Amino acid sequence: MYFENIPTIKYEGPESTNPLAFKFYDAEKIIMGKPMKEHLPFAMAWWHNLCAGGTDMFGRDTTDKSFGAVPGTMEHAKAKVDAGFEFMQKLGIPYFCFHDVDIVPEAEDIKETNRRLDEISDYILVKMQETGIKCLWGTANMFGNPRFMNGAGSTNSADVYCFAAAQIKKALDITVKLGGKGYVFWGGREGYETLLNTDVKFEQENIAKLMKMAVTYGRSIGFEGDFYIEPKPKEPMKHQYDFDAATAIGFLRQYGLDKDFKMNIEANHATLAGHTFQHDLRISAINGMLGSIDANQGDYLLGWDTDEFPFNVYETTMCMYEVLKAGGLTGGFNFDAKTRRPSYTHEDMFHAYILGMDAFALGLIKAAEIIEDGRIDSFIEERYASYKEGIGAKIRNDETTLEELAAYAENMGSVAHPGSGRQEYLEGVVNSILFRY
Ligand code: XLS
Ligand code: CA
Ligand code: CA
Repeated sequence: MYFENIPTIKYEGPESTNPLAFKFYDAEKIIMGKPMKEHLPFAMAWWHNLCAGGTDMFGRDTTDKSFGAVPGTMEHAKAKVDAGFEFMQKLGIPYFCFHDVDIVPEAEDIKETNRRLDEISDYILVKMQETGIKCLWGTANMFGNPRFMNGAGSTNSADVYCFAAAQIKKALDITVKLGGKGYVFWGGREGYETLLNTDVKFEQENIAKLMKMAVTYGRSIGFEGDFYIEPKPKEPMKHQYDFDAATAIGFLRQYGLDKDFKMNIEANHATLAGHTFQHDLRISAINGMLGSIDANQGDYLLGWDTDEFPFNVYETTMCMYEVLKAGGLTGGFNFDAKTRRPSYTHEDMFHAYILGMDAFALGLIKAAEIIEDGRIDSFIEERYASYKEGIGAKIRNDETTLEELAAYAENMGSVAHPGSGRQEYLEGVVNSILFRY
């Protein structure tokens, strides 16, 4: 036991003052015909929860994540597995996500790293069978090792490119072995620092080639899940090619990868791109590419990726509104989030997940209420009513021409008023549902 003083976390309701209880996440509660746990397949991010100790640009770790073993050893890797499964079980989290180098220490020789990955995945598999906990997605860390300083798929070096291929191949093997539902590409170093040394077209073509080879290999070993691109505009690179959902979807279509890939949308990445979280979810959903979510939040006063636990209920509500409208996710909600550096105790890890799970549960409850209330939907319906009949219906049905529309406008006499957007009224509707008492 690594978290002896922490009980199994139970639902106690909004009136509860017990810090180690859910106030809103009630796994079996039915919302729009489905239990909460099915709407919200939560996942633990191995890297933040079991590896990150709070190091930042100005200071070293504040949290002890050794779990009683010496960091950098396989004993430590196994202790993290034990701690991780105890953690997930106590919170009722059904999935985890991992990078290759989160689950084993990387060796000098990739053959040795791969051997360690085989060993640890055997160990993880046993735990999965014992607990019923599953793998949401896996990925290869192609940004930490100095060899990837100029990118992985976008690197200028063919040798480094091969290393990236080797890591993807092994990460896919392990993801398939663990029954992962998805495989993520996050292109942290796939971008540039200056165009003075960069052939953008060449680099983007090479990324697409690597993704195509990954799809071919993945399908050949029985991977039936979705590949995901996780868009992010910047950090660590000045400019990253997967800037936002719209950019990534265009890239996938250009290179014929759109049938195998969907989006993994992270809240903090959408806001770094100058969008709302809801915006990138909507763009993905209307293109049939909303796959999975990295559930966190950023800080609007900071220009970087803070990976905070979700707290903002407006954002979780509008996220769940998009997810419900899209008919749910094929992926899940991965808490790609870390406790703040001064929240350094193991108990804080539990408070963080309770906060995040409750924020999404509340978002789900409120989004369902907004949809059931119907005022927002009927306003939108009404707003576009002029396309239901007459000239509007002809436009929608591709039954008209520019000449006919021009003649129609000329005969109108005066320009019709499009009607009020009623933003403030609609925001009031949302508040009246969110803060109903
Ligand atoms: C970093 C990313 C990363 C991906 C997986 O900003 O969020 O953690 O989710 O490589
Ligand atoms: Ca992030
Ligand atoms: Ca992420």
